[in-house]
Amino acid sequence: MDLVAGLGQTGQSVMRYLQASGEPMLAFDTRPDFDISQLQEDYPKVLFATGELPKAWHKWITRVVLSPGICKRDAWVLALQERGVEVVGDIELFARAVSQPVVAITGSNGKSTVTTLVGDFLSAAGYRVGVGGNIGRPALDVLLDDCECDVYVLELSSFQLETTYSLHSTASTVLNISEDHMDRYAGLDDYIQAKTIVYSDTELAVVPKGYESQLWLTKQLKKVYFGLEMPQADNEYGVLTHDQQAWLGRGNQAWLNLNEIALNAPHHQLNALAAMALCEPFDLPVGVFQQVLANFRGLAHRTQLVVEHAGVEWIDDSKGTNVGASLSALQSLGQQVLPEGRIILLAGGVGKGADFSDLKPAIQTYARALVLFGRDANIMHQTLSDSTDCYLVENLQQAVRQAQKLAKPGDIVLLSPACASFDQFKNYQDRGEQFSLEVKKALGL
Ligand code: UMA
Ligand code: ADP
Repeated sequence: MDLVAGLGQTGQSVMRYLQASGEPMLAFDTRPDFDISQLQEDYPKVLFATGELPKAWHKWITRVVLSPGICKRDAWVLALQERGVEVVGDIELFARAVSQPVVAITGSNGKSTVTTLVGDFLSAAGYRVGVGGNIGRPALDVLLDDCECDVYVLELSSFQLETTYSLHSTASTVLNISEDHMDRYAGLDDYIQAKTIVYSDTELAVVPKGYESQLWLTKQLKKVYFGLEMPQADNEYGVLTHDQQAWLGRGNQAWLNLNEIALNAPHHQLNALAAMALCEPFDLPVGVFQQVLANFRGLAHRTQLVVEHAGVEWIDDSKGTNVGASLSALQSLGQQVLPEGRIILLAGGVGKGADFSDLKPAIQTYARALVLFGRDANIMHQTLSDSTDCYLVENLQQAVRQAQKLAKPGDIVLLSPACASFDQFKNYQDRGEQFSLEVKKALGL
């Protein structure tokens, strides 16, 4: 019988899926205080447990469907595996069920943005598209609720890929690699290995230029590349000069004038190029890319303006949950703010074992001050306090008040925590929403 392990968003969608296929199951969450009362009502025939996996269940379990938040190297999972029990994730169940084309997207940063863009491109071209995965909508929910999709676009985390074995994709990418989740992986190589599973059975590998040697790409793979340099060949997407202006394009073809794209900071250009490359198998007209990118203003909590007040811009980048993301936010906003102003960076939370020193040069160049809050604020303080003025506070509310005291006209106050949020918030959305509320309160708006 299946054991659904982890009863968050993924576990609940797995339960719906197994129930719909008439499969019996057991349900378990490792959190002793996880509230299962609603689930017990919804699934009266299913046995539930929290905290420790009941020993008596071992003999019934033939397969574990593991949520991404549980590490497959946890002792109890390994013990079941040693007894011959199969361990899969929700994406593996998805892979076994679909025959339509799948576009699969992973990477350290930009996944949700690129997933959304690919979905928008394909929809604008007339495809019926199902978008899901780590973006916040479990892939199996898409299968259950969006009937008759022509194509699926999946955002995949390294956690999800660890338990995926047979995903065939029409196109796939590892967008970029920077350190994340070092509390779960033995090191960067281990993390990269999980990500590169996305390329194991793909018809087109979309590869970020400069990362080739890190990604263990086999010779047999059909590849296209993307990067900010001028393309050198037909299988490269990049930035070209045409009519003395900068364009995004492929090979020697200039497709999109950068002035006609709503978001054109370097990381946005990379995301747009990757998304266009992922659509290559669908042969979309360039007009589709133009139309979508002219209007795409980014997703919530990714460098979004909350308010401009007294010459200061307050920006929510709550989805900056690792060093690489916050670095790109600092660099792209830093270019805009100099020379008149500086950035006041609000950061902190759960650092996931990251090395924050990569932020130093950008902080030295662009920051007026750093205001740190949350569980790992002290660790960040130790690494970064010699780069700029540094303030330690208890929480986001105090951080906003401190920033208000420091900000001068021309400055940007940027919430880009470089950390996960779950020490003080439900998730990154909650953190971003609370930031907006606190800013408006502080400014009397
Ligand atoms: N947990 C336990 N014990 C359990 C189950 C979960 O302690 O038995 C903890 C986990 O360690 C984690 C939290 O509970 O801290 C949530 O874990 P989960 O596996 O229940 O997560 P879901 O609610 O199913 O959400 C997951 C993704 N979250 C994670 O991988 C942690 C969501 O991505 C994703 O949108 C959702 O599946 C649907 O596919 C969020 C995320 O933070 C955005 N992802 C990480 C990231 O992007 O960096 C990987
Ligand atoms: P993910 O789903 O991988 O977390 P998002 O698209 O949600 O990525 O973006 C999260 C944050 O990462 C953004 O707020 C932005 O600061 C940063 N970011 C987005 N795209 C890139 C990129 N291509 N390279 C580096 N950082 C990026």
